[in-house]
Amino acid sequence: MSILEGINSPADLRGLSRDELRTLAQDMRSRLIDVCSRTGGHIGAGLGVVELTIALHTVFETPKDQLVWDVGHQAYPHKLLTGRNSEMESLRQESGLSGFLKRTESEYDTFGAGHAATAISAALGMAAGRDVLGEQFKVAAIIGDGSMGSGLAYEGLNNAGHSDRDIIVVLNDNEMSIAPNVGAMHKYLTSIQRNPLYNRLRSRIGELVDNAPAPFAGVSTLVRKWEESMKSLLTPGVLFEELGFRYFGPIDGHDLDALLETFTAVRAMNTPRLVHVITKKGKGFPAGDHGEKWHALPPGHDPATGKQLAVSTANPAYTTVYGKGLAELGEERKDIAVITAAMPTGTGTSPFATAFPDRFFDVGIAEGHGVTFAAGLATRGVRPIVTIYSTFLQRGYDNIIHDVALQKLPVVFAMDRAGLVGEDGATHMGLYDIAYMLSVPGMTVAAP
Ligand SMILES: Cc1ncc(C[n+]2csc(CCOP(=O)(O)OP(=O)(O)O)c2C)c(N)n1
Repeated sequence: MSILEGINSPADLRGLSRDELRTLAQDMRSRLIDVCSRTGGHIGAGLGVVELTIALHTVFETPKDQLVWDVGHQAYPHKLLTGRNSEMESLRQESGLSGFLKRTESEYDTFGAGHAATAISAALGMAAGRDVLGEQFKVAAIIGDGSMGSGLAYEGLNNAGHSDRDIIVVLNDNEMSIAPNVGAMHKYLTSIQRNPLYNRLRSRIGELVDNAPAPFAGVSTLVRKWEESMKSLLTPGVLFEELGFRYFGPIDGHDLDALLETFTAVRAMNTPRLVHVITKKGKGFPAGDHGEKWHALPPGHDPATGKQLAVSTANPAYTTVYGKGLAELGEERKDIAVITAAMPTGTGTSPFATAFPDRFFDVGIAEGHGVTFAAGLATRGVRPIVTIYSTFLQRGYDNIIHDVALQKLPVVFAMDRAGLVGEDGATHMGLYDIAYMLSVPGMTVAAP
């Protein structure tokens, strides 16, 4: 029996040795690669957080402590450790396990998810609820670097940072959204990764000051002040600390010892703290750690190469036809610009992006911003085509009404994945678009 087969709940992890936990990580990767080759699914994100998931469920007293995973597409390892290993073959099928998080599926799924960037807000609500009712447990939100560029994540951080609540944010930084990540937050995180000097220096200074012999003990306040002023010099920024979080990192997210030790120390504290963990999306996939390629794979693929076994001979996908048409239109009309929210491949806009990079805008996971940005373009005579999945455009609804419709600005919304979407389940259904678009003043709705 493999170690994984002996895990019925996270409580079983807590008696394992470090070596057994490392073997468990290998078991989990093999199981995910094998099962996803039949079911398909979001394998890349899960492979990247195997050690992180083990460490969190070992150190935190789940299910009493609340782990709040953002998006939920990285939760397959969490499912493996929370009593759902034997049901994994039913992943993403009718009446089977959800490909995302679902409160009705398990008490370990503390918050339903499928859309990005809700975790910090939900976790803060849980922490506040705990405090209102005088309860004792820990709350940790786990969010990716792509989702951290989303406005909602920033709103959560801003609200949590100076709240003095006992809350932990784990930033899972793999430098990828679905596609390579974009934007200033991404650049900021990369610069922290490349410059861990400040953190090393800070702990050295701490040791020196704390252990200083009696005649020098008085220098401690002075040194701390100096440390404070050096902070901004030694790091490229102190965004999280300035937002009220104690920052820990960057930590190698595949080093179980480092993760277990850090989370043990961090769990014991009780003010807002952020742990910055560096992981590799798709880690351990036999054909290499190609983050974007292994973000999601279809059912029936070769587990060694990721290639689909039976290639469909059906008509080309809508998305492909749309992408080709868009690129042709871009040639004809120099006033057209295309906006995507972190999904150039999924929305079929990559050919346009390659042909007309100056008129293509990937705004990151920021649908609302993308809509208002398009409205701004339209005020200058540019014709924006906002290409966003039906379900994710829901995030931009007020922007559609307030920034586009009321100002009578000519913006085209090309909504992909409308209607029933199948395997991705309820969070990804494009069920509301006809209703929500038809009720907007001045909107013309057409469906092919
Ligand atoms: C509001 C919203 N927009 C777009 C998506 C599509 N989407 C799913 S995962 C993902 C990338 C998330 O990146 P990150 O948070 O870094 O997590 P990683 O995949 O790297 O683990 C995107 C854009 C989504 N789920 N929700």
